[in-house]
Amino acid sequence: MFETEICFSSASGNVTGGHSVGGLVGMNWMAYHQGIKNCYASGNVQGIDWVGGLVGMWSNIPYQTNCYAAGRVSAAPGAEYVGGFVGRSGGFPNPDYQCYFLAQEDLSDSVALPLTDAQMKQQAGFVGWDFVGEQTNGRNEIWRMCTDGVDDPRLSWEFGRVGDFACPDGVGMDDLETLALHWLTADSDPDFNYAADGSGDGVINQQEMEILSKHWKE
Ligand SMILES: [Ca+2]
Ligand SMILES: [Ca+2]
Ligand SMILES: [Ca+2]
Repeated sequence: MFETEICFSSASGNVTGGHSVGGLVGMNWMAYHQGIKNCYASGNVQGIDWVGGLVGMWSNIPYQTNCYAAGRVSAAPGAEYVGGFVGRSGGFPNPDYQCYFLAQEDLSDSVALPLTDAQMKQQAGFVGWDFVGEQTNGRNEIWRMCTDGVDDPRLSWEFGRVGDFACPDGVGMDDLETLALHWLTADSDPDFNYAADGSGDGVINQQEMEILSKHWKE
């Protein structure tokens, strides 16, 4: 009935509220969504209580994987349930979640680990994450950081929709080669290259060729 997940999503705005406030999700009540994975929030989050960088309150099922929150989190003095990543979680601490938040004084989290601003801009900070251009952590190419030290991780589809399927940044021969390599593959394939699915429909075909042509050498 409630078998839904929040995936491949992000939010960049600052969020201000009262109770149950998060950078991407305020409250996931009664586990309406069963999971949240491959998501991020980059805005600052401010609330009274139940405040988290990514999620204000997540009930029942402790399922958050490969997500991060990069904004500053602040709450009322003495507030209950404040976290760099999730404010109030129905789950239990588990390092396997591989989630991260921006390290801030006096702020911890029940399911995520802190990273400094500099660590947020290093691929190595995100242990086990499947980035474009490496195969140790998988070939689905979900996250992207072509050069260390420039930006926080982004979802690869943010680049793929403008034809930039592969590193380095910019659209050129590397992207044409990636398209050819994955031509006519579908997301039923365990190694499906999400970065090259510019249209986001789960198959790599003529649509991606048109996207690539439109943005060639940009
Ligand atoms: Ca990879
Ligand atoms: Ca490229
Ligand atoms: Ca497609």
